[in-house]
Amino acid sequence: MSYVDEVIERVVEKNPSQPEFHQAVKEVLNSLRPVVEANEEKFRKDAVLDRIVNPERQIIFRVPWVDDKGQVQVNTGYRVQFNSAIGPYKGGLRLHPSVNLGIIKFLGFEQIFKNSLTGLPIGGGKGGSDFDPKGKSDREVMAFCQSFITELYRYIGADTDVPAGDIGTGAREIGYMYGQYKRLTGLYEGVLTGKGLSYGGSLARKEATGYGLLYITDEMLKCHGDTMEGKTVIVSGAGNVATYAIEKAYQLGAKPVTCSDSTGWVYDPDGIDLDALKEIKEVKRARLTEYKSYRPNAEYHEGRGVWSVKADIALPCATQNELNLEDAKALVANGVKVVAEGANMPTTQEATDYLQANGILFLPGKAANAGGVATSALEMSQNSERLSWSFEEVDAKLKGIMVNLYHNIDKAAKKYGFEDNFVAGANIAGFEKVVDAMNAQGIV
Ligand code: NDP
Ligand code: 2IT
Repeated sequence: MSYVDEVIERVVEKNPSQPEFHQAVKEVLNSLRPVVEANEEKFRKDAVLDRIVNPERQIIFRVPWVDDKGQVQVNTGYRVQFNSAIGPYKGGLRLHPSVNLGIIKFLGFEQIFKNSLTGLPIGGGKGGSDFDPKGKSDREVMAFCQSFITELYRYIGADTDVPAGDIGTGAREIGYMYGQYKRLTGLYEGVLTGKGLSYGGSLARKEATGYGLLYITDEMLKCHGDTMEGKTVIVSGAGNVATYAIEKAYQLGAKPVTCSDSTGWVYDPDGIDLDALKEIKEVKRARLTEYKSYRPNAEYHEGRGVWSVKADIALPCATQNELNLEDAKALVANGVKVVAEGANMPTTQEATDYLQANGILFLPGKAANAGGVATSALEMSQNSERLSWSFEEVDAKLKGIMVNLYHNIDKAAKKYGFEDNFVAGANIAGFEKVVDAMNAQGIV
């Protein structure tokens, strides 16, 4: 049996009930076959892949807090410090009822390669909790965040592990967490990113993931003799990534016509009203059902269905496995030419295979959404030098990083004979740097 197959078998056996983690590992290791096969015996003897699929450290803890009725609630907190070969652990905190160890491990595993692709010195980690911020008062969210950090603070730090936002964790949550970290440690340091602008946050971090997604998609199109101009775009999600993907799509001359949340989706043939979306989601923290009161011509549908709309480009920006084989078939039948993942692993493996087999240009999340974490690393740089850069400066650096990233994954794909297979290109390019650093540091 090949070393890749051995490791996949061990991962499935050792980590039962973690299907998302298995999925992420299989996708990465399957693309690495040509790299591993070229050095099969050395890789096996040094257990390179075994080390890469086993997190350096996993922290699981109790998070007790008191709700507005005086009832004590107990959630589970996680931080998986996956790989620090190229820098301090870096990655977001997800607050969503679906969070469990397998979800955090899949996200942390992806983060290793994504962070490597940014070209910046950041290792891979991820954390979060099964706490649901939806429908909670600000006081309840604060109580949860303070309790969460009261345990986590001893494991994180500006030079060890720097968490950030993800689903359910935005500026409000990061603020409460930062305040509690400072109170416990007495340190005013860049321990979290995505901070508010008045206390060490970076301009353009809020926009970075969505903007970065469009910068890399635009670069890929340019390299294939096309542009974003005039394209119809279907977007899923209505959170941080989706909102700023929609904003940048407009700026590049495209028309985004859909968005969605966990209860339903909107089709606005005139183009999504960005101000309305921001007001509903960022200000009111409300549901998309309200969208029709801003735009009577738009359609609101319960459930899922964004991928049934005719378009040129699809940008899944909500959550994992939200685009399945049936959806992929609908996209191809409707003439979609590009799928770029704003979310982490939003496309199932079967759907990815189908899209690639049908000539769709497919940009995987670890490349396409790397602009968020890249800009987090820029926030860390600004915190270290105790300066803040202008929006234009950060945005220009973000764009440069995404353009470079595209060319690196394109080059890696071509080197191994996988032209236009950006899944292979991203996995190989991300892996090569991490393995090189791990080898140089001995058996660690
Ligand atoms: P937000 O919490 O801001 O928004 C998430 C959006 O996705 C909401 O519209 C939410 O709907 C929807 N959603 C979440 N879970 C589900 C679900 N199980 N089923 C259907 N819809 C769902 O998160 P972000 O925009 O920050 O994150 C979106 C994706 O992008 C995630 O995969 C995240 O890991 C990834 N990502 C985020 C980065 C960042 O910088 N924030 C960076 C790179 C990747 P509802 O409000 O109804 O729950
Ligand atoms: O998935 C991701 O890359 C993020 N949620 C952002 C991580 C970060 O550290 O900014």
